[in-house]
Amino acid sequence: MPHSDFATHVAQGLGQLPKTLSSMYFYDDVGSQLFQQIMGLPEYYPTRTEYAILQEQSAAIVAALRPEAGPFSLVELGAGDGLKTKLLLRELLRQQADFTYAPVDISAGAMSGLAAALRQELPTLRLDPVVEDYATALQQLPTRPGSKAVLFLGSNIGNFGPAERLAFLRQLAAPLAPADRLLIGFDLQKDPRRIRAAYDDAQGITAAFNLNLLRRINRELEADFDLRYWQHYTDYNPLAGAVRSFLVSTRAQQVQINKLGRSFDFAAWEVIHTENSYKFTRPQIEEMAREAGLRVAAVFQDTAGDFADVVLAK
Ligand code: AVI
Repeated sequence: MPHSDFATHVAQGLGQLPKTLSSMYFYDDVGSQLFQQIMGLPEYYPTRTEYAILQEQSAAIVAALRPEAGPFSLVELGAGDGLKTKLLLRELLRQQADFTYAPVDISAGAMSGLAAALRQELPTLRLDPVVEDYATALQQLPTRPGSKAVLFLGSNIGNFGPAERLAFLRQLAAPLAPADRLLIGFDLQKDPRRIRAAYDDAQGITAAFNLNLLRRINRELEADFDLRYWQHYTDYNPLAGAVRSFLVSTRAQQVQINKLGRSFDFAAWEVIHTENSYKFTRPQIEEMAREAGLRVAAVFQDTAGDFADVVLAK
């Protein structure tokens, strides 16, 4: 029987040194619920900060996304529950703008939930849900009428490593015409203790989120990870601007993964690297944009300078 993408990923990630698993696989149903809880935690500042930026500056942001009058499409990669985007949608509806909102998500289930909620809450909104991967949705971008604005909010860009990030930005830039815009959320570098606390909260929700990856392997790949012998560990390195999260094996142990038909050995205190969350400076953002063939058209920040929503153009 051919292996699923997840099984192939786990076999590769645990078969190498250092062992790694991608944070991309955090988001099964349980992981998505835990992430919803993380976004409301007192220590996890990015969501509420970006929400406040969009709430307080929605008129200026909408103006920056739509430099020319006329019809346009607002395309969102990874819309989630749409809570932040609704602030922009309400502003556009208030202005009676001629626009279509096209949220993109690979999961048909997640999309139908979002679409149903939007149809109820914003009945006059023109909605075009796209159930595709990001690459396919971006390829289809030039076929949309009018100008386009592509949203990639929530500091999701921070979960890419530097090479992947640049490749992704180039992929985002490729289909853009001169009047099109990109809006990307970047978490900014700040007090390292605050950053670290955001990824190691007192209630242990982030720990549960990280450890859920092992539970997911147990559930989906019939493995026997014993959660009593695993811990969440995270650290922020201000020189690299990166939070790195790990799962730590607290003793020497062997784990059997039935669906892979093999076992994996872990030494005492060996780690599995599971996530990077990069934090940026304004000069780094300018430099990244330049490398991807883009320019910074506008920056919207909170007054403390914790988070930036950056509008990019070709
Ligand atoms: C989705 N992403 C932007 C979150 C972040 O901040 O890197 C995921 C997360 N991981 C731990 N807490 C939140």
